[in-house]
Amino acid sequence: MISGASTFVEGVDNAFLFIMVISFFFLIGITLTILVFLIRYNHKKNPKPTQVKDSVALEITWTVIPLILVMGMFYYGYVGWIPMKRPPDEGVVVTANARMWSFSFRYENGRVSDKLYVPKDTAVIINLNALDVLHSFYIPAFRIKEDMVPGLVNNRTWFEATKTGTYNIFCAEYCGLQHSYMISEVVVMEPEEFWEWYHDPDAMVMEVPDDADPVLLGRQIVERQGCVACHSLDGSTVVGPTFKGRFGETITVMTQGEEREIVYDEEYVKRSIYEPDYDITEGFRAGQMLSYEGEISEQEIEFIVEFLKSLNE
Ligand code: HEC
Ligand SMILES: [Cu+2]
Repeated sequence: MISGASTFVEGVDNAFLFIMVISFFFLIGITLTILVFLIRYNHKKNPKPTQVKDSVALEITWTVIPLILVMGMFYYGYVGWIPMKRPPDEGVVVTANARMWSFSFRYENGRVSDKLYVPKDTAVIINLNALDVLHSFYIPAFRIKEDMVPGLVNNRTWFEATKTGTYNIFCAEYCGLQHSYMISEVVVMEPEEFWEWYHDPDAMVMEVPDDADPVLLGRQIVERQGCVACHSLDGSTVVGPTFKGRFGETITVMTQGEEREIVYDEEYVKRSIYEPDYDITEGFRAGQMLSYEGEISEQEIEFIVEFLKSLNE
């Protein structure tokens, strides 16, 4: 059927196919029966209705056959589902953090990525965390979908990818205004390639070519991290204040309940990213933006600042 990329595909697709074949059989069978009866038993041909009341044979038939069919559906569904609920003990462990409106993935050695990199033919066990509201972790090509619930501990899912390539990750739980932007990718690599990536000591530091444009880099970070879901670049207010025309201005914020004037400078941007609830911009609420500590480096903040400056021009 639809090409699949994990060990769960066969189980899920078998159940799906089984149910679909039965549904088509009955769709066609019932339609044909209706047509036949319409002609064969209409008022002209069969003026006196035939009584089939109390036919034990008929009642047994229409009880036993559907029973067998639904038990078959249950069987295929069950054998496809059980392996999903039994993660192996060994495997690559990744913690997936979902927030409005992006995913981030943290590996056991501290590596953080906005895409999920995994080795082929290896069990990958994912701890599912929701930082704010309900989300759902959905990889259609792997046939897995699991809710991410704030505060629920030990919520896990797992998979074993069988083909290298890049596949979509979606949030499958409506989680607010920009829910449809909550997408990411899983990149399946050959194991050697994956472990090289995993152990790459330079990987935490972004490689910046000498001629790279810091404004462009900043823009990429802001887009990749999903900041633009809440901060517009055109002056309009979405969830948070716009990024446009703010840098360098003197603005009013609430700091520990005290109103104060503050300059929107590099220091302020850094604090806003690492400790968003320290200064609350006038007209906005605390608790909506979550800290990006450990996800965005100080070097990346410098690029974000360059990008913000460029929006003033
Ligand atoms: C879920 C929505 C949301 C996301 C995502 C988000 N923010 Fe915010 N942000 C807010 C809100 C709301 C405020 C205003 C309240 C406050 O100061 O905490 C804010 C405030 C800020 C401020 C202070 C702005 C000002 O004009 O005073 C900066 C800078 C900022 N965010 C940067 C970022 C960056 C960079 C990212 C991405 C890495 C980001 N935000 C992601 C909602 C969000
Ligand atoms: Cu979501």
